[in-house]
Amino acid sequence: MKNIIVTGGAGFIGSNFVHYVVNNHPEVHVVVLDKLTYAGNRANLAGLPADRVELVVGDICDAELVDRLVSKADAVVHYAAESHNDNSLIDPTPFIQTNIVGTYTLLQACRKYDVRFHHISTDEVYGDLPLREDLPGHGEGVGEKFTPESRYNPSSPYSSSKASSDLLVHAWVRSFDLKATISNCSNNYGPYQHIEKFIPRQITNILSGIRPKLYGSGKNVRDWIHTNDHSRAVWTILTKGKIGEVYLIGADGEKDNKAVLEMILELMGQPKDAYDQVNDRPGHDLRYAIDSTKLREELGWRPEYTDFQTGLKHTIDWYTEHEDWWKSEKAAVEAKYAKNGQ
Ligand code: NAD
Ligand code: TDX
Repeated sequence: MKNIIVTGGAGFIGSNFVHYVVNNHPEVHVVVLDKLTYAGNRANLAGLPADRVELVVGDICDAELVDRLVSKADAVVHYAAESHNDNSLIDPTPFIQTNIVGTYTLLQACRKYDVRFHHISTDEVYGDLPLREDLPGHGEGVGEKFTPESRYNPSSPYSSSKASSDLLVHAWVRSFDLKATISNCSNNYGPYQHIEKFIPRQITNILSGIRPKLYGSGKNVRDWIHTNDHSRAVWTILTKGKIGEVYLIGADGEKDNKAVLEMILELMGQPKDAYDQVNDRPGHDLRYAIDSTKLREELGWRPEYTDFQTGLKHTIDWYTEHEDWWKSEKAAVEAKYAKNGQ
């Protein structure tokens, strides 16, 4: 696996994966295919050696470009997507185009050249789980977490477009023998995450003198994983995973939003209640939780960033030290939220 294409490699998780590959697998050359939408940023790849990483600015829906690049590759790791639930509620159009048509375009090229394909997906395809306090025995039994057998039940235009793309991959494996795997990961945190997302939005709010914004009561639970653990899991699946299989990636990091926000406030020296409760997200998923037993037992992966508070502190430090990376976008992001009372 010497030549890989990383789609969406200038975004949050994709760029962290590119850094991971460059730092850990010196034999690999990476072509990043990225449209540089509002979420893509050249700066995320700054400092990486030019002989190891090439950025091609282009659209995964551009069949000619995709064909040309895939014809020279050993594998495609597919991160590119429209990724924000709130945006998908305002305008689903680019979600349908990039997440479904874009994935289809890549699948066709990989099929033509018999190229290994790894599809990056989300736990949100499974919908949501009841809060633990609402489960019999407080959620210590069967069905408390998502498994690869969980039913697809997406809630938002974003998650339903990701679910659609997963189904396309399954069909291409079954009907065309495509050498593909899928991973569904929980919520990532770490450096280079766009400031529209929960954790960086609150950190940069505090750094900008704006009160953090919590949707509704903040009881919704997300299962946090450090993006470096996600990268190592993807590499493990790409190199050791069984073709046609689905692997769930998670680090047992369940926390409700209010608890995460209070931790951010405390780490940044603010009173625990110095935030505003704002309009809730329509259709807001209650709880995500991943059972990653298959990945751990079959492929031997384990998360390394198991101390969430330390990972969060490093993330706060990164945003504090990289104000130039986010400052120019802050006002526009907040103005967009303000229109929805968020
Ligand atoms: P992001 O929005 O930060 O980055 C997406 C990248 O894709 C950007 O660089 C953007 O320019 C690029 N892109 C968008 N449309 C494109 C197109 N048509 N052609 C080429 N490039 C295009 O997203 P992220 O949070 O890094 O998520 C990356 C992937 O991981 C997505 O597939 C997402 O569904 C999945 N995922 C994300 C999380 C999470 O917590 N962020 C969790 C699980 C899975
Ligand atoms: O200002 C906010 N206040 C708030 O309370 C924002 C932006 C979010 N929230 C809540 C909504 C969610 O319950 O925080 C939680 C996390 O929100 P997001 O960062 O928007 O993430 P989420 O909707 O959970 O989706 C993320 O994880 C799964 C990624 O954005 C997806 O791409 C991934 O598939």
